[in-house]
Amino acid sequence: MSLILRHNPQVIGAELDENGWIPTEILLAGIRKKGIRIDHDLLDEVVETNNKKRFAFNADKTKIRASQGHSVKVDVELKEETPPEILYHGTVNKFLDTIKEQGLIPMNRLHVHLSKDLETATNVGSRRGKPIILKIMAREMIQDGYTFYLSENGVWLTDKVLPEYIKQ
Ligand code: HQG
Repeated sequence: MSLILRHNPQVIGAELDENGWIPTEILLAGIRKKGIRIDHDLLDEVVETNNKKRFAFNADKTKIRASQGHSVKVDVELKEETPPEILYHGTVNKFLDTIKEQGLIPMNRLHVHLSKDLETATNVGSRRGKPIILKIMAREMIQDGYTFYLSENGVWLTDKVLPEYIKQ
């Protein structure tokens, strides 16, 4: 579902609309075509119990989308919010030199992903090896005019983080 709803809806011959939605029926049919048994109840359960609440239905459950994490350019109507003083970003050693030079950039996604707690950032970094945690001076960034968004599922997002706002 992350592949379809964030990166490559073409794998089931579907397209995301400008706000990232696809019709629930199209998603179900597409997943079934891949040989995976799924019905509305199972999809409800996935949306409900997914550990990061990655997916959300619209009000009448006729459409579904990922709440963040896209590489496809869509507008998921992110809410602008004021972050806590510090946010965290989990990464790995091999990226550090470039990050210190360029800051954090979205790479293949639409935003830089940040977490409000160390534990989440540690999990994010651990996907790639021994995690390195960077402290992001979010309050200073706000004071300097940068914008932050909080996704439906509680991930902090911003367009970039310059090196001067990053502490290791
Ligand atoms: C790194 C998962 C070199 C950055 C996670 C990261 C998260 C740079 C990688 C969400 C760089 C991008 C996002 C620069 C950033 N030079 N490397 N200038 N700037 N990087 O996967 O933050 O499970 O796009 O440190 O839990 O790792 O999919 O971002 O290592 O919330 O829901 O480039 O994805 O969520 O990798 O993870 P990603 P991320 P889900």
